Amino acid sequence: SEIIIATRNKGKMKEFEPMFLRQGIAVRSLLDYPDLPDIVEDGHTFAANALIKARAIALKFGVPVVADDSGLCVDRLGGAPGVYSARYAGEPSDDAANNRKLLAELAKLEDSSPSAEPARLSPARFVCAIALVDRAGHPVAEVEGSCDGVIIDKPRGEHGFGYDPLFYIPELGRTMAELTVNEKNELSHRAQALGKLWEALSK
Ligand code: ITT
Repeated sequence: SEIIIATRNKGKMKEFEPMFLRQGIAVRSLLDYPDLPDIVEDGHTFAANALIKARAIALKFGVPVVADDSGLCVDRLGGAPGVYSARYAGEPSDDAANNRKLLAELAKLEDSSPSAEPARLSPARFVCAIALVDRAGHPVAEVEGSCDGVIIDKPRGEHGFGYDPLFYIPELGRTMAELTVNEKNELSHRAQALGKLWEALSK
């Protein structure tokens, strides 16, 4: 069966590909269509933006589409970077710059309230909203997954993408970037969301 994942993010695809293949579903992504114009993601929630991306691509190609809108939420930053995670440090999207910006914002907080908990241990959560739409762009399933951790003050690990090197999971004693793709796919926000999608589709 033909299905497109409406993403240009190589890091997401590296995780999605094996998870879809395990279900016997071969997928393409927007990386196969470099000339498509950017989709305007102007929703205020992960769920809204996932649906916007999925609909736009379904209407263009006339096939079922899955989209992932995801990001990092830090309570002490009022939920930032949230839906702005990809472009936290500005255009174009730059993972290294986003990580520096995150540490700078947390350091600012620490300076302004020295008695607070060390910023490097700020609780954080990865969130992933996945939308599946049919070939006409109508929603078939909308699911969300999340994963809890804390932000550390120096990047650790070479795997993954985005904020993974700063996202430490105390239960594992490792950052998300110190996990292989298979290990990350056992517990990530993306894997949780996809698990809920399979569950929704089996009903
Ligand atoms: P597409 O819209 O093309 O899918 P994007 O990177 O712009 O790609 P989003 O708008 O959903 O996608 O933003 C996701 C950002 O959130 C991503 O760039 C990372 O900074 C962060 N993020 C999401 N999932 C992550 C993960 O598993 N590990 C680390 N960072 C993640």
